[in-house]
Amino acid sequence: MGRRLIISMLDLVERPLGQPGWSQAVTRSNRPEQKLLEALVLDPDNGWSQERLDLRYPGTAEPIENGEFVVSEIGDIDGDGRPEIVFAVTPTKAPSYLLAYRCDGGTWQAEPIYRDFKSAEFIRSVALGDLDGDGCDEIVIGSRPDGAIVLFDRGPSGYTAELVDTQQQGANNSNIREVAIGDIGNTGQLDIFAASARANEPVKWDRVPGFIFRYRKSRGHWERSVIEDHDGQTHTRMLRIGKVRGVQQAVSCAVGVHDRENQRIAPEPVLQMHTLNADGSVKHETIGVLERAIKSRSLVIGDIDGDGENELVLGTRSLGFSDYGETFLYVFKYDAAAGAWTRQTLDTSEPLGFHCVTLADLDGDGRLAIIASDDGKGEIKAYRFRDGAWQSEVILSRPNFLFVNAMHMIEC
Ligand SMILES: [Ca+2]
Ligand SMILES: [Ca+2]
Ligand SMILES: [Ca+2]
Ligand SMILES: [Ca+2]
Repeated sequence: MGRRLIISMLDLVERPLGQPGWSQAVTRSNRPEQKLLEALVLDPDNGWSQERLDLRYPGTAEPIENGEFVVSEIGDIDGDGRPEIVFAVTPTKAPSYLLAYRCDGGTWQAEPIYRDFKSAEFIRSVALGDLDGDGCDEIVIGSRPDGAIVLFDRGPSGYTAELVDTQQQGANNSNIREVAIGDIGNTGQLDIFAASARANEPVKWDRVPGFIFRYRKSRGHWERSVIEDHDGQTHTRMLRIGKVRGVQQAVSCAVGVHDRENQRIAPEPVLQMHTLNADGSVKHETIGVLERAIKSRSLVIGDIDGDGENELVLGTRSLGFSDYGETFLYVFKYDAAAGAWTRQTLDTSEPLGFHCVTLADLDGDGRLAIIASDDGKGEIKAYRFRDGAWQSEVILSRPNFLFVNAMHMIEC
């Protein structure tokens, strides 16, 4: 048995490091841009050696080099007890599609999943979970511009697609940034969760309304309820489900609002968690505020210190004006004795910050390392706790900006 780190990213080959223009690059510049789609396999036991997975739809002739987006998630889609990795690929001029890879006897085998979407032009997010209890993980995607949430179910003759919801903020104006699967009410049934926001905004970083929705299958239909509406002032960018303080929670981070007149962020991004009370009402709890950040784009839940309780690791993104430029890789830990959250800074960087973070046992000793991308520096780093301190190592380095969307450790 070995393990490999799978990285889904865009290599922004037209944004070399060390040249000005990053602030244009991180907002929509309306310039043509060459985004190299990459699915990389890194071997931690072999000096982080790299291999590329072919992202073309299996069975088609046309290779795919450049495109708009690639994101991935890990799970067991065929119920054989071994993990697959599912990629959602959004080409520039062709319809989006899903494919999977599994490691078979040391070689990577591709499997076509689906490529005939009706309403999902740009696939932003993918989640896997056994929603129907048949032993295979279903695949759920979130997309824009119609906010389509689509569920793919594996059958004997291929996958069927079911539209869970669409047009939360109207046609051509809805963006599902995140989808997640979990049970935050101890109900014994998995639900789908989505972070939805209005898509078309004249001014970036202005007040953009959005919701966290929960979708529960009931009598053959997906019933939608609101977990959080942010009072119509902002929306959620990150959404993860995991055990925090002993309870399954949806952990979210809202996007800040740029107050241009006063050159500040107000409100600032708020890290929250949400769980359901026995009567079905939602209980919200604030974990912390990300001062001077505009948002977090990376969030992971896991026990990084081995004490049996999960911490939160997240990276921030800033807008880079006046003293609002630094970004942080934070660890949030609950101090039960003090009854309060503590925050530790693991690393700092430039405004683009830490776009993607994951946890992985790199050497099989049961201790989790943190792996984070530092996109504006073209790097991915691994942080290991050794000799009483976190020590970092660059595991991938490029001469351009990166845009890392997902990282997963897979056993193979
Ligand atoms: Ca499998
Ligand atoms: Ca299933
Ligand atoms: Ca199924
Ligand atoms: Ca812990």
